[in-house]
Amino acid sequence: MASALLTARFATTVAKLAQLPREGEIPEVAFVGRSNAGKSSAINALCQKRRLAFASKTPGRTQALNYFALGPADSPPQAFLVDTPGYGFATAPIEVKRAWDQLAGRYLSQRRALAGVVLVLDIRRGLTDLDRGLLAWMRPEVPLLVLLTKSDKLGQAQQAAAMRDAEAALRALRMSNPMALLSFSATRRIGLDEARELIGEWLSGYRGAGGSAPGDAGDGR
Ligand SMILES: Nc1nc2c(ncn2[C@@H]2O[C@H](COP(=O)(O)OP(=O)(O)OP(=O)(O)O)[C@@H](O)[C@H]2O)c(=O)[nH]1
Ligand SMILES: [Mg+2]
Repeated sequence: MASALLTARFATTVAKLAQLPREGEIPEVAFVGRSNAGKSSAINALCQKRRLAFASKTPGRTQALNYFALGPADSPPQAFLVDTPGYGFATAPIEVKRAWDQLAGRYLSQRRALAGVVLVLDIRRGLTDLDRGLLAWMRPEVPLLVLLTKSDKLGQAQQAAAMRDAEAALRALRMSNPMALLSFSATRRIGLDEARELIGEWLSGYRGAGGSAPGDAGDGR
């Protein structure tokens, strides 16, 4: 289903959990990460659309869950990509910040339709405490792809060092989720094929939100 990414189009915006599309057989892949990490740019690059997800120099631009539908335009969606609000946007009023964290966190811990999660990290910053906090919401069976993006900003040796650091930091979390780590760049188009391939595998391997997953109703912590 890797090529399905190229059919992406905007579907809907969700500002509250109650507004989520009804869970059925349609799998979704969520992009999470700090504000300004490069989530929207990663989605645009993976889908080969310049302005599908709104990328911005102003952090905190994506303030809700934005759903993008995959599959032929004239038939029901085969899957969704979900752009989530970035966390750690320092100047957002505290209540707004908290609401975003809750929305994204509860979405991650409760959403049965999640076929996988893409964590977007700025390669120059690596894994931060805010990312650890978000990962703690994840159910253990949901696969994780970590993109170390903006790798175009670093030389080869620095990239390799950042990859090693991120790998060690992730290993220290002792998560049991299936996990992959990629050096990535939306602008230089690095890691796109590998990321598309894995996301495609998640989507085609998805077996429905049938409720047999462990950890039912837990908040993931
Ligand atoms: N050099 C470089 N810049 C990038 C890359 N990806 C994103 N950027 C830039 O980083 C900034 C933030 O990118 P976004 O994609 O809007 O980040 P985001 O994670 O969606 O941010 P929020 O929606 O605010 O949470 C923009 O100025 C992008 O142009 C990349 O791979 N390389
Ligand atoms: Mg964004």
